[in-house]
Amino acid sequence: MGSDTITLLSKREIEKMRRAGILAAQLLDHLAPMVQPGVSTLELNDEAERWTQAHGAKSAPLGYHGFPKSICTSVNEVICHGIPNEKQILQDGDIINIDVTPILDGYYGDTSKTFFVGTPSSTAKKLVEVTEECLRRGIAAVKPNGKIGDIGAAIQEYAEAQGFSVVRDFVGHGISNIFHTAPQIPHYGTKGKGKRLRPGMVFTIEPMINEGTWEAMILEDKWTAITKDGKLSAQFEHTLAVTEDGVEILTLPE
Ligand code: EYF
Ligand code: CO
Repeated sequence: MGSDTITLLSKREIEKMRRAGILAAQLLDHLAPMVQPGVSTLELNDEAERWTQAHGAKSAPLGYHGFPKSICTSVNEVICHGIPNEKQILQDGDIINIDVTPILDGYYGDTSKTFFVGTPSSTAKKLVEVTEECLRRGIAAVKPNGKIGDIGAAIQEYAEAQGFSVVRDFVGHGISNIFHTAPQIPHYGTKGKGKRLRPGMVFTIEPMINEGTWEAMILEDKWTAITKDGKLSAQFEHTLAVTEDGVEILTLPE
């Protein structure tokens, strides 16, 4: 099967994705109260790993392409794939995206949220609120027989109207009993373009929205993506299934 072949999941597989998605959302809810000044990103990682194992699941990021930790923790100018670290201590005013992907019974639930550490600046508050609304608008654009381009167009139009930019280098992805599959879901684009959305397709939408330029660069650790201008970046993510009459969000906490 070619890597651009889009698999349609059966009802039974979507039920497994639902269970993995609920667990992923519950993990984020579990970590949320820990997001406080003085906490290290390694403490978040270690609690995520402990909780995941205690719930009979595995952390997909750990060892994936060699990634060294169980979750991604992306602080301030980090766009995505930030590596938890004992020396990285959260400070009042920071923003942090926590991205989790437990594997339950072989199926993956992928979700992330950006949290405020203490009191945010007005810019950080607006960026995070706009990014969450971008995800909401992207999800609302998912319709059976619609096109993949409808999703990115809805996100890009809103983000840019609010004075922000959309990251190009990282996209949403198909997901099932494999972490990353076709199709790719860009968070920018043109309504009516791209492949057709069909019931049974399961994928993530995970817009990364920047305060300044959309351009990214990768740190020397070879994983961490940061904004080229050092300004803030925020992200939210859900895993979704296209249904006969719309869309189901699989990564809600029940
Ligand atoms: C090959 C990784 C690989 N990649 C994607 C591996 O979809 C994700 N989050 O929503 C996602 C999460 C992780 C991930 C965690 C680790 N990786 C990172 C960076 C580069 C890369 O190249
Ligand atoms: Co993802």
